Amino acid sequence: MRVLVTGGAGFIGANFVHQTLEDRPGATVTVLDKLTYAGNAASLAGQDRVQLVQGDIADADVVDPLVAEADVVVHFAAESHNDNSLHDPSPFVTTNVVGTFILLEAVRRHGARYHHISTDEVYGDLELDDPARFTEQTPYNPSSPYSSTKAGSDLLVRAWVRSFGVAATISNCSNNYGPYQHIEKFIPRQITNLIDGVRPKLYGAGLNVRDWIHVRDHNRAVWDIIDRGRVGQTYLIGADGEKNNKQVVELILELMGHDPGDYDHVADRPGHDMRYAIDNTLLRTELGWAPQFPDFRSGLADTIAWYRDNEDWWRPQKAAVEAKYAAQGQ
Ligand code: NAD
Ligand code: TDX
Repeated sequence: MRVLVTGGAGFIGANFVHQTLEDRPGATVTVLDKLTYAGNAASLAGQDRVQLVQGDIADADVVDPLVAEADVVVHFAAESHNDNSLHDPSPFVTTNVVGTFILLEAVRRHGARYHHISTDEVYGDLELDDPARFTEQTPYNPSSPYSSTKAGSDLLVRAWVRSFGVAATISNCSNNYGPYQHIEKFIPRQITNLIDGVRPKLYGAGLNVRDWIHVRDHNRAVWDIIDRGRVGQTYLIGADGEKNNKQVVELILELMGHDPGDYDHVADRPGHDMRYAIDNTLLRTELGWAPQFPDFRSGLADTIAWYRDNEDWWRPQKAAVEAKYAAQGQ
């Protein structure tokens, strides 16, 4: 099987490539990645059966021949950070919306199976005291430039299935954690701050809830959907991992040998979504998926160990990431 992975030098995509090579001896992988600030070729180092093509998903001349050679296209590439989208939405529109359109047109021409990676943020947010969770039927209500461009890309996929018969599935996953996540994101930012002797930074009161899932559990669900999902169907992916940001920071501090109260409150994110929560019933009942890393504490301890052991991977980015946050009061 020839698998084309867009964004395979990013966090979830690189983990997906590793897992695919481990689990599928017959698979060959081509990664199409622009290697933006968020992409890192080192995340694919040492993997044979992978060809890395540096290029833009919004460039049809690059995309078309790669899709023509693929049996399956798994589309991870995106501008992925909410905070960046609030300062400059432009690359979010180009990559997330136009890039997805270019891929869909190539898939339509060449007939590959297409899986679209998306986020639970397309559903907007829930109140803290609302017992509801997101389901496949929840109406779209995105808050940020990031989540609205992801929502737009999902809707393109739905239309290309219905209007053109493209063989696509969509998954909307909750917050991922694990190795190879860019240090601009919440968990690796706090881990690497503590390695540097800097206090963790919590936006606002820190009561916002995220539904954490280990990246390997996300990626296993993606393969379950590609193998056995129904074309045209959306599947929500989540592992019943709701926690507020304050709890997560306190646990990181404890696991790294610090007083759990040793963090700073900083400026809140404008329009900050309060709570995300996934109802994963369809994934569990139809595809038989269950998380293999349900224990957040031990998954987080492993993630901390990975950042301690792989300083060469993240160190070159750290000063610039923190300077950018400092300029924003965060
Ligand atoms: P990431 O920012 O770590 O990686 C994105 C990758 O895409 C990078 O390697 C980057 O170089 C590449 N890229 C960006 N623009 C490109 C372009 N125009 N052409 C080709 N490559 C380009 O992101 P991530 O956290 O790994 O997220 C991957 C996908 O999963 C995204 O679609 C995101 O919306 C989705 N998602 C992420 C999470 C999460 O918690 N991180 C949760 C749910 C869904
Ligand atoms: O320093 C910080 N302090 C802090 O309190 C940072 C960077 C974040 N936060 C808060 C904001 C969020 O409530 O932590 C929470 C998580 O923040 P992010 O890591 O930026 O993730 P989030 O905005 O929830 O989005 C993530 O999950 C859904 C991914 O970045 C998206 O790509 C994915 O779609």
